[in-house]
Amino acid sequence: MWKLKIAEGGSPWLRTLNNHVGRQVWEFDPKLGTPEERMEIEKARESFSKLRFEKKHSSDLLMRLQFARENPCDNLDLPPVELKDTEDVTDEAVTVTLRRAIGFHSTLQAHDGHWPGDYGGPMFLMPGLVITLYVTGALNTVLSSEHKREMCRYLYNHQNEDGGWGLHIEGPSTMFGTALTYVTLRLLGEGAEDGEGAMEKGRKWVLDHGSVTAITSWGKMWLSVLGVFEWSGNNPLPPEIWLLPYIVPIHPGRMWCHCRMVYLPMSYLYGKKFVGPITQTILSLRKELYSLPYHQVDWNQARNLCAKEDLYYPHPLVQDILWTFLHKAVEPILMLWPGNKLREKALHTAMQHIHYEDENTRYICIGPVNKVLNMLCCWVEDPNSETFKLHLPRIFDYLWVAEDGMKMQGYNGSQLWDTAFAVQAIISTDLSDEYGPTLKKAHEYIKASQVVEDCPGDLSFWYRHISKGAWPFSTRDHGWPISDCTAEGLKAALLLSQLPSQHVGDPLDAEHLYDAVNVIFSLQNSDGGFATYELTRSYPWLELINPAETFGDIVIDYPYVECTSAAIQALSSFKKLYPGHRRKEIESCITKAVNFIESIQKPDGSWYGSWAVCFTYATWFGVKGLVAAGRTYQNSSSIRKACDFLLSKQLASGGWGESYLSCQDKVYTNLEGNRSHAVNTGWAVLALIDAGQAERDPMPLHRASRVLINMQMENGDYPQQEIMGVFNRNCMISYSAYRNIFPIWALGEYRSRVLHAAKEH
Ligand code: LAN
Repeated sequence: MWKLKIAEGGSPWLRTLNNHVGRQVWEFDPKLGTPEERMEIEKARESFSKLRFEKKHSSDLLMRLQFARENPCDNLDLPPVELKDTEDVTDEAVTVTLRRAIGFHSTLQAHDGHWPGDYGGPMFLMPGLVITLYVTGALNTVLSSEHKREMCRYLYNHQNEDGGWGLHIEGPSTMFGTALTYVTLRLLGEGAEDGEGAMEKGRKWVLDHGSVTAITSWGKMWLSVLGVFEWSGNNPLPPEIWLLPYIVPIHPGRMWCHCRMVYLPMSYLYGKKFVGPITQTILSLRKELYSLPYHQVDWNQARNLCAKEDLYYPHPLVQDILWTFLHKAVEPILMLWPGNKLREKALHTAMQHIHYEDENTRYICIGPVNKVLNMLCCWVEDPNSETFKLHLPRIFDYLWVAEDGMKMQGYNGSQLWDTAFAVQAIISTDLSDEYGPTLKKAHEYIKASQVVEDCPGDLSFWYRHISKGAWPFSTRDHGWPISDCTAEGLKAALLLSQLPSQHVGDPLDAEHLYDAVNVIFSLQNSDGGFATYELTRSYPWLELINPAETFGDIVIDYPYVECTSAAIQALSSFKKLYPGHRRKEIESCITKAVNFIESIQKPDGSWYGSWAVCFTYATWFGVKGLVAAGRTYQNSSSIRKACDFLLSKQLASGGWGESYLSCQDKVYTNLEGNRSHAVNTGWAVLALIDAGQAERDPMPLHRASRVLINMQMENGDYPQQEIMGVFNRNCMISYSAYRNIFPIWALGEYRSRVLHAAKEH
């Protein structure tokens, strides 16, 4: 049976700053589990597969079953509440629902204090891992047969009815998803006719949609590494870009760190034109994926082909001109003496930056894409290198098992983020004295995860921002600082510091809080807005050279309402508790941030969300930021408009339910069938309560709370509904703890600020 292990090392090649706090790794132990326990898992797998076309999101049941066994929940003797449409929402009903919900959510907390969970969703990540392991010859030593079996299960489970695979689990089929998944299954050992027709259908999808020449640029790169595509069929990714002076706006040091960190190893592989060993399987794939014999493919034409299913960001003409010029005129020079001297220098520089990134993330790397690319580059540089060995055990930090199989996650987890939200949710209920042990453990996690040092060396040489005092999204070992993670971490730490320390442990010392405040200041842009990891370092027109057809807005780090609002909230909570510390700076920072938020509000009163679905999420942030800065419904037309917007989207049932299509299309879209989603409902309720809806007309809040109460399941859990996270406009990602956190938070505020406030009147 599979078992999730928390905060464990276990390999001499692993490095850690804090004893692996937050590390999540699934291990297979054939001896583990009673027949009943295995049966339960089998049942969960079967019912997922059966319903896989209707319910594409798994419910993270392997972890939840394991934790239910390990930490039995003691307040499920409380009977579930069920309210009829005509019934009033009573204090009793809300309180019982909350006790059941928090009791259940507490059982999901790991012993190191964080809430682990499935952070899957994207379908284009596992192919990078499997291709890397295949070309380095490590596939069979690194992955056990159980790993491979679970990966195949996952890939088959997420095949669409038309035979293709999407960019993410809920998306329609794309060439990127389909061709790469097909190849991955083949490398994992599946034959071209296996899967009871599934492989054949997948291949047919590829051939019917223009064959693999129409895959996106990232797909072309991966397939070239594998040897089933030619490097001459790729647009150039010259590593020489790293040798430009920083003043040039397109210098990679000025790009969004994710973009920079992905194109860094890609440019190394391109510069080397690295190709793995050509095996029988590779020769066979060259036949399976093309409608022409491989040697007849027009690679020059292939450079700019892209299936229409994949096209979210079509190349502007300037790109085609630029790539053709680089491809035809520049690349040939760099391949021959003396141009190749420059190439060697550029490759050396790229590799230096790759090593720096590896070292300073303990070989986790900033994300799943550069993780496997960097690992491959280390091997290409030297197949016997220590660096490659240091990479291997960190692969498992990215793998997750649920009832739909084993997936590669979008990060090494969302540990800090979920923990900071869970703390705020529990404290909002006014029941925190009942959950001392849970809060205490969460507090320890938050304290142990703060980044306490900057990266070494000259930060500007490495294009790095300060990190000291920041919170990361996942673990300290990952360590990349993020503006809103720092803000949410700080908010949670400040709330905990106000609870009795005999219940929740000692507060973080002031110096650490000051460092966090310092990080927040350092991340404010001149327009008042906050981007994600760094300051905005270049211009939006750089998007013209975004070569990734499936992703939008990736080239620079833009300011976002979510990050800006979180910063305001954190600073204003901090100011209340530490009125003497850098007060003037806090005030001016907040003023500028508020102006920024107001300036990007849509005319209909909403904000557009970049990191979750979508208008409900961002409008919650917009409102919360303004309210934290002292704006009210009475004195702010922004808040009034935001309330009107949210109320106009409330469904007949009383809830809210927003589709991921909102993010792609930038137009508010209900879920199919106008169903309510627990998470969107939570956000909308939180925004409305913050904006004082209870004093004007509490009816919409009563109705929404009834929806949240009735959605709760027998065991205190909430159902996993549609996927709620997003990045790069077009790709969805799972936040598995949100289904618990946001109903708790919304009902918590409803209990303490609507029902109890009404009583006091
Ligand atoms: C994340 C995860 C966290 C997220 C929040 C903190 C929630 C957000 O408020 C700010 C942006 C941030 C940090 C974020 C950015 C994009 C990430 C890193 C991800 C969604 C996780 C995965 C994604 C990353 C780009 C995926 C790798 C794929 C590539 C296309 C490089």
